[in-house]
Amino acid sequence: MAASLTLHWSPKSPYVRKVMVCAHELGIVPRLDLVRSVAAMLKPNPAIMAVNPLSKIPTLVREDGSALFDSVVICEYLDTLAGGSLFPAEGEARWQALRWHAFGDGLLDALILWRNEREREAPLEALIAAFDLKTRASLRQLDDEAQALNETALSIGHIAIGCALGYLDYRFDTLGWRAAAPRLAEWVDETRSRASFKNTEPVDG
Ligand SMILES: N[C@@H](CCC(=O)N[C@@H](CS)C(=O)NCC(=O)O)C(=O)O
Repeated sequence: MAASLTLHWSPKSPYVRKVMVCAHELGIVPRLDLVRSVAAMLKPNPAIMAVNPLSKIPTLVREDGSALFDSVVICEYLDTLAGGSLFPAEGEARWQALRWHAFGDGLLDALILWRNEREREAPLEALIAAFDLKTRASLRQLDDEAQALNETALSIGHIAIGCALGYLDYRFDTLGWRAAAPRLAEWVDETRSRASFKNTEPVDG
């Protein structure tokens, strides 16, 4: 029996979702022991901090007690462990996958900061406007890349962008992003019909 891995996990975190989509695609979900962990910027969690001083999820604890973070590292670790090909080994396919990974994560980073800001008592309007501008520009760019996403084998890049767009649907449903990026919306709906995405839809509570 292969060693189990403990994942500090939440059903709402889009970065955790990225890890879980990888685990489903790689067929290694049974090796993960999911521990529901609350990570909030204003409330560092001692249980997470015992293994990751940054108090963030996802954090993966291996059998020898050593922890891996962040999601970028965990996804590549799982891919290596399972002998997968979510991280193409070389050539242009590798740079494309890593660029899309960074693009999806970067979009997520902006959306999370945007959400934090808009929930403050007196949001800084200039900051909100900047997040709005960058998000719309990212969606336009990704819409132009929808065909390339469609024609390329599933990689960590597709998964990251799929999770970022899932977060938009979950937390920014009033943005109307689908009308602004219809080709991207079509691509993501197809991608999110995969079992790995269906099994990891964010849930409240
Ligand atoms: N770059 C990190 C970001 C992870 C992250 O920010 N996770 C959020 C939950 S969605 C978190 O743990 N926030 C708590 C905090 O920032 O203190 C990754 O890719 O894993």
